[in-house]
Amino acid sequence: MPFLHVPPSWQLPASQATPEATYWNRRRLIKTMVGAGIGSIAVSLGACAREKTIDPGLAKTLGRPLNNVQRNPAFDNLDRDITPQAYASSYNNFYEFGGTKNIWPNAQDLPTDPWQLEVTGLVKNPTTYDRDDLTQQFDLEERVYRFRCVEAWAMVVPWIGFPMKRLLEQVEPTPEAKYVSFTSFYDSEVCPGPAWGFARNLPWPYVEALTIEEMANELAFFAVGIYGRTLPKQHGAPIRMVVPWKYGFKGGKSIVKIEFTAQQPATYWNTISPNEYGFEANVNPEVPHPRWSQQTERLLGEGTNPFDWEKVPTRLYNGYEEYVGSLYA
Ligand SMILES: Nc1nc2c(c(=O)[nH]1)N[C@H]1C(S)=C(S)[C@@H](COP(=O)(O)O)O[C@H]1N2
Ligand SMILES: [Mo]
Repeated sequence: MPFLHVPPSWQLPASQATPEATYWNRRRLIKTMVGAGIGSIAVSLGACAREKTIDPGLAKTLGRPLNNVQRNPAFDNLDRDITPQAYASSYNNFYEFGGTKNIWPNAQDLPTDPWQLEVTGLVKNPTTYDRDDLTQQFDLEERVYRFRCVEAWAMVVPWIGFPMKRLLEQVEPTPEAKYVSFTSFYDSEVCPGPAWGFARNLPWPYVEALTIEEMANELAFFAVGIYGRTLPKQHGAPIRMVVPWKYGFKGGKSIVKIEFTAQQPATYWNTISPNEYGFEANVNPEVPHPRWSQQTERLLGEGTNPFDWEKVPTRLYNGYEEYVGSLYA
């Protein structure tokens, strides 16, 4: 079969999906339904009709399967459907590889093997992780999170990875550490960047930062995979930040360095345009961006015109107030 498939249950409106049918793993889904007395052939046929196919070019960019990773059900209570991977993995922001959403072909130039992630600064145990450490030294889990870009588009994706606080436990920041910065891969030889206008002189590398308390929050996550496989390069292979209560730009991709500091680090978008991209950048419908109202958002859908996509109200902290509200009270 030339096409890969996204799991059929993701095409069901949330109201129709049973808890069992929310598994991403198709084999597991079929097993469940066979157990319930529904034939697996019928399931496959029904599934095909509802799937959004991934074209062969895009399919080649997907990572290797991460088997035996359990979904953490604590984050399953979503108010919207999971975004088909065909959309999420072909509509990306990754300025190192261009200024459009269609950077996935360019991003394939990102060299990810070997990879080193250095943890440094105000920590008791400075550590360098190599590529396999990232998938082997931490217990991986799947978390389905809402994701919200400051440009007012949004998606829901199943990340695979581990909570950032697991890394905190290994490296042990010293009491002086108040902030932590995350530096993305950059090499001018392989990263053309946007070719137009203001964007020719950007302050590379891409750096993002959090407070230690934010990094220690249960939601803060390092993703090494998405949709059941290791991250495709366009999503920030081999490891990227996921901070679902903040705008997407706070989630740096392809991280090579993590540094613990006493002072607030300079970050990429905040340096370029501080009044558009605050350091904190929590999703908040009441705080308008100078160019976009943040009252509503569009759910990534068919085609490339966001105005064709379903419009939904923006939620404070992207719907994660119960986890993070106390950080900002
Ligand atoms: N290194 C790096 N990380 C980045 C970006 C980028 O341009 N470079 N874009 C950010 C923005 S604005 C968003 S919305 C998300 C997009 O993630 P996705 O393409 O995996 O959906 O990545 C964030 N991380
Ligand atoms: Mo974004």
